[in-house]
Amino acid sequence: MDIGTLVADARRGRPRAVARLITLVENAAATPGGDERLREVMAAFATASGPEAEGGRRPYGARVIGLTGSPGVGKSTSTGMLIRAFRRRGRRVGVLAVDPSSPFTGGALLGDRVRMQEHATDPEVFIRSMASRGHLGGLAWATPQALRVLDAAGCDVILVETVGVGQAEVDVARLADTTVVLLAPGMGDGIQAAKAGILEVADVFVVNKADRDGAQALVRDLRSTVAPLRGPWRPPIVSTVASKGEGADDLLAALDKHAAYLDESGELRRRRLARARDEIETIALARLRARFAPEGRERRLDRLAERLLAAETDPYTAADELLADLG
Ligand SMILES: Nc1nc2c(ncn2[C@@H]2O[C@H](COP(=O)(O)OP(=O)(O)O)[C@@H](O)[C@H]2O)c(=O)[nH]1
Ligand SMILES: [Mg+2]
Repeated sequence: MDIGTLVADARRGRPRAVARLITLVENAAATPGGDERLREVMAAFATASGPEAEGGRRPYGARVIGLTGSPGVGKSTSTGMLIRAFRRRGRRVGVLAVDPSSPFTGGALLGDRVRMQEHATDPEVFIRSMASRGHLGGLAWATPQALRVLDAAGCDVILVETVGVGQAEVDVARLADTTVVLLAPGMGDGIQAAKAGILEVADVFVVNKADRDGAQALVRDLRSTVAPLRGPWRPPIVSTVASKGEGADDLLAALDKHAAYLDESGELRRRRLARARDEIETIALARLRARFAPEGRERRLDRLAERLLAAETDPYTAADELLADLG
């Protein structure tokens, strides 16, 4: 199928086209130098709206909500709960599960198939997982482009679930308009066990597994941690039992409140500008790196490295030579 048709179909919200375009993003991320077809897709999606007949709309119509927290805290279950809640409001929902460790599962649904199954046949729900393998900088490169595809497909809300390991747990905040940090009792030492930096990126806290012992103590701990924060926005703390759908309305209310705050304060624009900067810089750096890549025809960097090891040059001169090549 040609790119023009894929773009038009994705804009009409056709799941197959959306899936194929996200697969194109994943595959491009794993290819040195990317994929020129993707450039065409992004040009179509990132600028003015497409023809009305294609259902085209201006970009950035989707609200991006990141869910982060340690493995097992209930992110997938909460994602399912939020899908249901937003579907009740008639919203079109995209879900991107970002897994920094697993190999590509291009085209596959979430690993959490059972919990997401109920949405598998809903044409207004797009669920995809993505992994980080890639020459172009992995998820930092691929995720914003996958978000653009889901945005172009008319998603009103896009939920981004991290797998909750390592830096990705905190990095999701750079992609999202609103970041939800989940904690749960019985997972290590509560707040002390939370990863460095994770509390700081929270716009909304969720204490999930509120049906378990220690949930109230965790809320109290969290409250005393958050209380001294003197920002214009103090993150609310919502208790949920995601496995039973309890607390969905409270969470939705907290998310709405944050969305209103983002709009009124100008913070939405600030965050999206920062995201746009990241997006441009990441692509520029990836393109630069691709030209140095040893996969390149001349294997220039390999040869320079050999000369450096052989004490025939110094690293500055070698770097100059590499850059001169880019001319
Ligand atoms: N008791 C209890 N278990 C939950 C709750 N939410 C999720 N779970 C369970 O916790 C486990 C991990 O949930 P999951 O959503 O996969 O966590 P993730 O790794 O953060 O995505 C699963 O067995 C869920 O059924 C809850 O509110 N209460
Ligand atoms: Mg999960």
